[in-house]
Amino acid sequence: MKKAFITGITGQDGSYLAEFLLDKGYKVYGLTRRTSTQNFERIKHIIHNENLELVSGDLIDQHSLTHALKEVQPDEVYNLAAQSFVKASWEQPVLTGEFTALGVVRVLEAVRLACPNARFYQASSSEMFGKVQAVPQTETTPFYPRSPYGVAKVYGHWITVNYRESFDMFAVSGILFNHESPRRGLEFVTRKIANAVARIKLGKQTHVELGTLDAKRDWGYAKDYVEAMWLMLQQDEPEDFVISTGETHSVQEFLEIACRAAGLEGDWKQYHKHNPKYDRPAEVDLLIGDPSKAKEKLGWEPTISFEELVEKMVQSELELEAKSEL
Ligand code: NAP
Ligand code: G4F
Repeated sequence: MKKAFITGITGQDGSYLAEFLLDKGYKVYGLTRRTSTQNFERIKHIIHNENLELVSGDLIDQHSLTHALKEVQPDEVYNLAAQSFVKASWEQPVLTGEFTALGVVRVLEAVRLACPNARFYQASSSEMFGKVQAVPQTETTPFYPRSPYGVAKVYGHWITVNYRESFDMFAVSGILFNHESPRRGLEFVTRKIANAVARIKLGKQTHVELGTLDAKRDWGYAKDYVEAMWLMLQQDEPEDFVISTGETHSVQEFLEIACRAAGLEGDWKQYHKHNPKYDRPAEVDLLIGDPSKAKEKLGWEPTISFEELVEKMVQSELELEAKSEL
């Protein structure tokens, strides 16, 4: 039985990846940090699976990582844990650097010392392209990060490349563009909009307050993207890949389609207000990835369209909000 170790298992991607690997017959170990109340909402449906085991540790604590990997001796390590919210990275730049940048080298060191033959996946991000130097972005497009988060991810990316080249480790970076789902954190714009339009439809609120509507993102479905992570670790050679849909859409388009999907009447503008609180000190205006390499070498392709993604998220929020008294 193959063993996989996932940091960030309680997050959006970690929960989908754990499900995916359990279905493939893996024994899955998930790193979780100690909290005063349990934070297992996204994995509650698999928590009693006999092939899932939670291990205590934190990206800031080198010993906990090395100890966990020494015990588990995994075949594959997926480093998904991070301070992943871009806006928060200006408020907590040092912590973001600790988790999202130095956390990567701590996990790599733990792999190098405890299980050097394990295959390692790093969750790199399209935020590294920031002020884009080419359109669309590929594996060779230079980085120009625009936030402390983006800067931290660039460190995580290059330290992964460096460990591959220095220590002959099977270490790869997936440069993933935005991917969403009903399990997305409520602070991210897609889930925030999906939740708001559902609440407006049910008479619980009147409008949604947002920052810029002009930013464009290449939005895919998280469940598709975790398969790409796994495929990268099944290749003969360690290589980095862009994972994206190849389409870009604005926040405004997301909002317009979401209003329609929720069955809101009239113009979407009546349900929206700009609030400068949600604007960022520096914005990433346009992201669009070229997934050709992933298609050619991994045989990977997205399975659902942008409209279907928006509809799926809105439908899920309508169901959740109908059950909630808040
Ligand atoms: P997420 O939902 O925010 O999940 C982040 C996970 O990291 C959570 O399980 C969190 O644990 C854990 N974590 C945070 N700090 C930690 C620490 N110090 N020690 C141990 N665990 C820690 O993020 P996601 O959307 O699933 O994204 C997964 C990864 O892909 C992240 O690295 C993100 O930066 C990257 N990424 C995401 C996207 C995207 O569009 N979703 C695109 C490109 C790259 P708690 O539950 O305890 O907070
Ligand atoms: O949903 P967002 O917060 O995602 P962002 O900043 O693109 O980052 C996500 O994708 C990255 C991959 O490119 C990941 F690496 C990262 O971990 C994360 O998953 O914001 C999307 C866009 C931004 O341009 C933002 O300024 O939406 C704009 N926006 C407008 N109003 C808003 C809001 N974003 C949020 N979160 N909240 C708003 O009210």
